[in-house]
Amino acid sequence: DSIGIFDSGLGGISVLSVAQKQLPKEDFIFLGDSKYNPYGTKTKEEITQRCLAICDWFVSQHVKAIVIACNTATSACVDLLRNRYDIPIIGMEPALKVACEIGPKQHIAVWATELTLKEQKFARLMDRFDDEHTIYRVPCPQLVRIVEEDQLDNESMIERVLTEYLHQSPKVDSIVLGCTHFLFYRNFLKKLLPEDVHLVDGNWGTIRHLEDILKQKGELNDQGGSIVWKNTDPSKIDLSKKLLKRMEEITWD
Ligand code: DGN
Repeated sequence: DSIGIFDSGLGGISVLSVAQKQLPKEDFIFLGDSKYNPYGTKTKEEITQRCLAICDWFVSQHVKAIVIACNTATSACVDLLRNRYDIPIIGMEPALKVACEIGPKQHIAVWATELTLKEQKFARLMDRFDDEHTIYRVPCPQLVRIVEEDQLDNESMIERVLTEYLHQSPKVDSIVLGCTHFLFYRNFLKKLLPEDVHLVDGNWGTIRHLEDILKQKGELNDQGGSIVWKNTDPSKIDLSKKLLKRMEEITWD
């Protein structure tokens, strides 16, 4: 059986890329909900309806697990989805804990969508860490749009946009990339930031978690490696493949 991975659009391809590296024998179905992108400015109820429709479809395709490759969708309804389906549902969450463990009294910027930053799930995460560390919340809607509109080659525009967001949280020890669209900016950010600023994300952690769960259930494949591409806006399939290739150029620490 395949693993279903979905996002509000194409950001989740950054998670798919890591999944393919970590689990090369698995088959994946990637569903981008580009017709309804962005989720970041929708209500929790609207996002929940989309996620239910998508997960019902995945279940009809007999996937063995679903990865919500979207922090926003996870914030909105992961618990509800876990209650509704029998298969494992793996979500994303801003990797704030990783950033806090780098050292004492960290200054950390969390870049994410508006919804992720205002949801209860994030408030609970903040409660665990904000006594000791200084945490800035930075909503970055433009970084979603640029990926969806195939603008990642426009380097001067991207540097301008990133510089604006960087100004909102000067002098940080790390930036948490709390939206799956933002992984595509890793190389740009590395170039703009001083060397000692860490870029933290949840992609590898999420996929290792998926691997552990499938291993425990004895459901890891011993052969495979295919990707089936689906999108609620079929005109986005070519861009999806291009973005998966682009992830090959991303350098990890
Ligand atoms: N990629 C999504 C996330 O990780 O939060 C959100 C993108 C969006 O819909 N704004």
